[in-house]
Amino acid sequence: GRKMDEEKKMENEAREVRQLNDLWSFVREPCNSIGYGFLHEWFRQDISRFHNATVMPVPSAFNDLEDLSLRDHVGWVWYQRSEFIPARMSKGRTYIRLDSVNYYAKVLDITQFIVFGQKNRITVAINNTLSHHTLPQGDVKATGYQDHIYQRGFMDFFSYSGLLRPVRLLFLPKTHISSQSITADAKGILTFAHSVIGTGYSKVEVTVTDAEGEVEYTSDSFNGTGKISKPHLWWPRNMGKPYLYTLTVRLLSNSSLVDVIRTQFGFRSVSWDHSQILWNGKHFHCQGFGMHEEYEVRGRAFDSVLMTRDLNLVEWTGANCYRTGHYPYSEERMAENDRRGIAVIVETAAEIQNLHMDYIRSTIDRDRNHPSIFMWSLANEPSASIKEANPYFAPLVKLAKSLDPTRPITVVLASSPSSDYVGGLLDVICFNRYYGWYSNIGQLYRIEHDIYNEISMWNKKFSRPIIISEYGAEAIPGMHKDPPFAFTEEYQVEVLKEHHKAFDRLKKEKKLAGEMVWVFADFMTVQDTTRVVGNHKGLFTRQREPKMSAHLIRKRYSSNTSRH
Ligand code: BDP
Repeated sequence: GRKMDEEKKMENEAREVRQLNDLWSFVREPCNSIGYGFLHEWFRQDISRFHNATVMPVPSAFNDLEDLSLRDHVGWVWYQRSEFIPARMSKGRTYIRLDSVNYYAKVLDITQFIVFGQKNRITVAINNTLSHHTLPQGDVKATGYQDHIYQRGFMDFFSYSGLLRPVRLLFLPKTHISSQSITADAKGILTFAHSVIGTGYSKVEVTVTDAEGEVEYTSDSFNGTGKISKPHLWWPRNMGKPYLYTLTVRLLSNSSLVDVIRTQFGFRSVSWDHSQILWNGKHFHCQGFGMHEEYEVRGRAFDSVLMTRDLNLVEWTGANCYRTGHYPYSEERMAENDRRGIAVIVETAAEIQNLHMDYIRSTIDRDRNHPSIFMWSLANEPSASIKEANPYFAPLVKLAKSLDPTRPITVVLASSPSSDYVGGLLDVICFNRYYGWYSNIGQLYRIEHDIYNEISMWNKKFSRPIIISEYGAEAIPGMHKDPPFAFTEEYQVEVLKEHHKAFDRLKKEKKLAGEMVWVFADFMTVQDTTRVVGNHKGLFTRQREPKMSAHLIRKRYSSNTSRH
């Protein structure tokens, strides 16, 4: 198959890109400071001369690279580097693109600040303080001991901080294409819309080419609807090929090229009925896991080595899908899902309604062109059993539907069917449940009964597709015991097996649309009496080696998926 979507590399015959992914100078302010760097204008100084200056790789989280105080740092840190910017770049517009920062950053058109033909200093100040506005949400408390403070995220993952994904300078033409959306369905209907910054063009050329480069469609307008007869469809792996087309937009001034972008997309339709999800009209039973995008030393930083290992292991298990627990993943990963045919539920989260709307807008805006994404999850485990949850989520679901009417919307619930105020708003019910772990640990004999009953209840109440989006148990790698005992690999295997007995019955009765184990691999969390150096519900260790459970899941997923 083809490599990464060209748009993600962002470089082509009209655009230049400079990768800024190596060592930057780095200083931190005292914890919780008010921002001395701003008061003293550190952006005008060479911070590498400061007495506490060090270097920091980009992309990376800074937490696990040095000492305890950096790991637990709360507040401002400063990154800096210098770059020569050639004089010829002054003809266009220069942007700095930070793919992901945890947590605060502003991204700018920096054209007006650059001295072209000279060395320019680039300074990025980042604040990682968690609040009700961040993802994860969290808070900072005084410890009561001297001036020490303590930060805690409200979700079960370590809040890695820093410049977590690639940083680039984009040298774009003065007039350039700034955004695009592509919708393409299984009937061959294609709808596209673009916006342009600047007016220096006289002509637009849109072409759609197939995987062999044959032109299948052309248009001379930014926005339009067309049709391709008998398109090759995009299928999730195990159902068919994940066939990708390329849509190219060229801006021309007389006959010279002003700007061009190319985006891969796929023709496919996702629909659903009272119990099943359908992919191009065929029953799609989703089998996969929840994940985290994180690893040792580098934390949540983008790493193509890790990405490749992870997605190869997804394929090794025979899975056909995963959920991006609990935040949008890197754009590189989204492009790879398209190429490999791995179906994805993209998740975002917030707890303040206006902000939540912004997150939904930006998530859908960034990821909508990916054929592999089949559902949007607007939150993970909100307080859905209180009445107020309904008026909170109703407008969010409405917004997501209006932005993207082609995909089902879900919220991942932890409420029970008898006390839930959110399920009624959703197209697909996803819920997390831990029988044999948080409920009735040690009572393996009742898991099949309990989970069977609960899924039947969800089904009866809502008659729409039900996905169990998390279930599982901890297994400390290498810990064994017979008969099975909590925290051993044997116990984790038994918990999964007992669930599978119920899932197989429910599938036959058409009451289950999908199953996802929590979690793909062990991951880091905050320090807690219930976490032994992180969360160990992984099928794989944090180093991505299989536990006994990974072999069980591989057997199950590889045999249940059928090719056609
Ligand atoms: C679920 C959360 C997930 C946790 C998991 C667990 O959605 O983020 O990691 O529980 O406790 O409630 O392992």
